Amino acid sequence: MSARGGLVLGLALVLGFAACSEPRSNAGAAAAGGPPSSMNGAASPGTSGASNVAEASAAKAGANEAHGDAAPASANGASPQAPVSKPAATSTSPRVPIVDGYTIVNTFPHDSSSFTQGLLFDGGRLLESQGQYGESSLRQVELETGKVLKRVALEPRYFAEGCAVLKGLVYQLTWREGVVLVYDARDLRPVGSFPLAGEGWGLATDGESLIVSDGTDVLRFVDPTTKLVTRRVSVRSAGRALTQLNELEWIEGELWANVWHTELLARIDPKTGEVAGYVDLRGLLPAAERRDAESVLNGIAYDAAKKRIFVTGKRWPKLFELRVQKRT
Ligand SMILES: [Ca+2]
Repeated sequence: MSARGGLVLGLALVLGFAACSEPRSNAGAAAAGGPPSSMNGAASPGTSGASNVAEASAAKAGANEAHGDAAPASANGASPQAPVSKPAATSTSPRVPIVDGYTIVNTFPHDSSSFTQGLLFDGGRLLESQGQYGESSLRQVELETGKVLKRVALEPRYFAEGCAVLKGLVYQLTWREGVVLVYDARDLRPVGSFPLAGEGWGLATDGESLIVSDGTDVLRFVDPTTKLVTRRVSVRSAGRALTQLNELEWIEGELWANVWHTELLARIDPKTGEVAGYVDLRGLLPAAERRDAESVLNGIAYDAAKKRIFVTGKRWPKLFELRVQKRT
């Protein structure tokens, strides 16, 4: 999807207008090595307008709540092996997500060469998964300076995606290679890998399971011991499937997700899959500081001890610490 298409889709998500999108093409994503868009249904054609932008901007400032029927991209063809949970609310009475306000607490340097695919905060340190074939790595980063303190390079055949720390191990997804890489969390020493079917996009943990996004609306919960998918949940926004879920983070009992190419963070109820609200981060990094159309928001980390939320993006020169004011 083009940046423009993504922006309009984002507006539609938040403000309840029908999405207007160019026909999806793999060209942009393939050129940049990003996740393909063909796996998801095309956004439905509809209307758009500059007035929507103004409303969304006001919402970003925390003044507005969203109203109306959100219109996310259509559902896709995931092939569940386990039942997919869906919220009790149906299209007859969808819960309309609202827009949270936020403030920027701090701005830190970020390695603008890093195609960020995973970000997490663990025990006082920042870990980052960097994508692209031939560039992929797992790295430990100094928050205050953006300096890379440790870097573990992946084999060129791997395109790294999301990462999570669970019970002393770092797990790192690969995009299309069907492999999860595992490291000792203490020193990032590679200790193994295991197969996981399908694509890998974002990764997080609730402390028990690994939670995997793959660009569809379906999140998979994977038992780290058996490596089996124990649960699937379909993410719904105002009664409709929300696709393009990318980088993930577990924050205070909610699952937060980047929605690819929209600069929106969705706050998801992990039990029902229902989106409670969005954080609209459009404009957080000015367009002039973005390398190209694929330099999109991607990367959420949470410092549970100090309740700090960090976000960055692919090849962004900055990493932001945010304080989010939930409206729910
Ligand atoms: Ca994360």
